[in-house]
Amino acid sequence: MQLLPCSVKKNVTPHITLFIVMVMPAFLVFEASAYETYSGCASCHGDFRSSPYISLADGTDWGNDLHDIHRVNILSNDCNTCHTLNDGPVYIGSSNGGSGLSPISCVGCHGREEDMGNDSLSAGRGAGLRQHHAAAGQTSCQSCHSDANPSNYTPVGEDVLPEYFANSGINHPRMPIDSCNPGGGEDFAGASTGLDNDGDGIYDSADSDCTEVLPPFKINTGLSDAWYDPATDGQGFFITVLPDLGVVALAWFTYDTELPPEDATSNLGDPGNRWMTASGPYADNQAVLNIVLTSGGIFDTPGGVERTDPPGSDGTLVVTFESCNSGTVEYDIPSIDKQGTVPIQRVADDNIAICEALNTE
Ligand code: HEC
Ligand code: HEC
Ligand code: HEC
Ligand code: HEC
Ligand SMILES: [Ca+2]
Ligand SMILES: [Ca+2]
Ligand SMILES: [Ca+2]
Repeated sequence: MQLLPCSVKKNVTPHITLFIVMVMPAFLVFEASAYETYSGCASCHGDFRSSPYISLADGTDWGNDLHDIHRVNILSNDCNTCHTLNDGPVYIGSSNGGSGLSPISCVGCHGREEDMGNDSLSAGRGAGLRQHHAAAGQTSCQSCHSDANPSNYTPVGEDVLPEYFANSGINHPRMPIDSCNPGGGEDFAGASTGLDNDGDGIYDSADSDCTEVLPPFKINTGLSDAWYDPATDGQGFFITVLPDLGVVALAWFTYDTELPPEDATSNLGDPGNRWMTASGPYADNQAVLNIVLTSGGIFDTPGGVERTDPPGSDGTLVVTFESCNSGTVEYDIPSIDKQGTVPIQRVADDNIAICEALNTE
């Protein structure tokens, strides 16, 4: 019996069709296919209104019936999302249409528009749902729907939104909006998973379609800040990104390579205090800077200052950023025969958000 409606529509030799038409014409003409309504699903999933529902997918007791979980918890009592006006059977792929929702019933959430046009029988929105059945060894869908067989068609990825997720209509505050289910919005009962939207057997963020491929990090003005290495607290870097010049300017506040003699004196600050500046061009996530040492100046007094000459002769710094709050400063200072790498992070987190916003532009 189950195969009758499908067989009539497709893939049967003429004399079998003739036989069926002669034997059961009234059924064929006037009854909806058991499979285009929920009754075809009920043979495995049970009555939509019997409570509690034991999930076939995660095996747990969902504590309520499928009807209430759907209509109350997910759809805020918008009956027309699934039902048709004349109160007849509930169709899988058509309905009267809920408030502001397309009249496509179950496949508004259990299907995707992008899969349409690849099924021998239906509009094709439910390809992912059908292949989820195939992945679990339920091959019965394939006897009617060609797109139920993974070797015939590959549904669009887990991250492609079902129509109702993309356009949630009016007054459906709990409608899921992300099929990758990062905040749990596709999960209403049982295990903390939502739906395996593309039917490859892998749910939500575990599906590789949901792994965002981040573009490589690029230097932006949001990196301008005070930076340091917690392991060498008490010294650090002021870094400024100048995008119009394409230059990174840096000041490194540090100490001499050895402690000064005990009797060394200075008028302002520790006699071991040292600072150097550096600047140079940047590209992508890296800047190459020439170190500048200054000498001969006196506190708040003009003149007398000398700087590294020629530029670069005191060494270089290569500043590389991995993210908005991590990077390295690689130094090479031949005059004191020092090379090394300092891992850096920000002294305060305040400007990380600005940097991240600029990075996604
Ligand atoms: C032959 C039995 C059978 C029939 C008929 C059947 N299902 Fe299923 N269905 C299953 C099984 C078994 C699972 C659980 C598969 C798994 O995840 O291991 C399942 C899973 C599901 C899921 C969960 C998908 C997910 O992403 O977790 C949905 C939704 C579903 N079915 C809807 C339907 C609808 C709608 C119909 C009718 C058009 C239907 N099923 C017909 C056996 C069936
Ligand atoms: C998520 C889809 C969905 C929503 C939303 C929904 N229903 Fe249903 N409803 C069903 C399904 C599926 C059946 C079972 C049909 C079957 O077994 O053939 C059903 C059955 C019924 C029945 C049994 C008689 C019949 O038509 O088969 C009534 C009455 C009913 N629903 C009322 C409501 C009311 C009232 C609302 C809104 C408060 C509502 N439903 C919302 C899917 C839905
Ligand atoms: C508004 C979105 C939406 C609509 C419309 C919708 N569903 Fe669902 N359905 C879901 C979500 C989300 C889940 C998974 C909930 C979870 O995992 O906690 C689900 C789960 C299910 C399951 C449970 C599968 C299992 O065993 O784990 C079945 C069966 C099901 N839906 C059938 C239907 C049918 C039949 C219709 C149409 C009459 C329908 N759904 C309409 C969103 C929807
Ligand atoms: C006996 C044949 C038959 C079998 C088996 C069958 N279906 Fe269908 N299905 C139909 C018919 C007929 C329609 C309505 C076609 C139309 O929309 O014109 C339909 C429509 C659908 C739709 C809505 C149309 C769309 O865009 O995808 C979904 C979803 C669906 N079926 C899922 C399933 C799943 C899941 C299985 C396996 C568990 C299954 N069907 C097995 C005959 C069948
Ligand atoms: Ca769940
Ligand atoms: Ca998947
Ligand atoms: Ca999902």
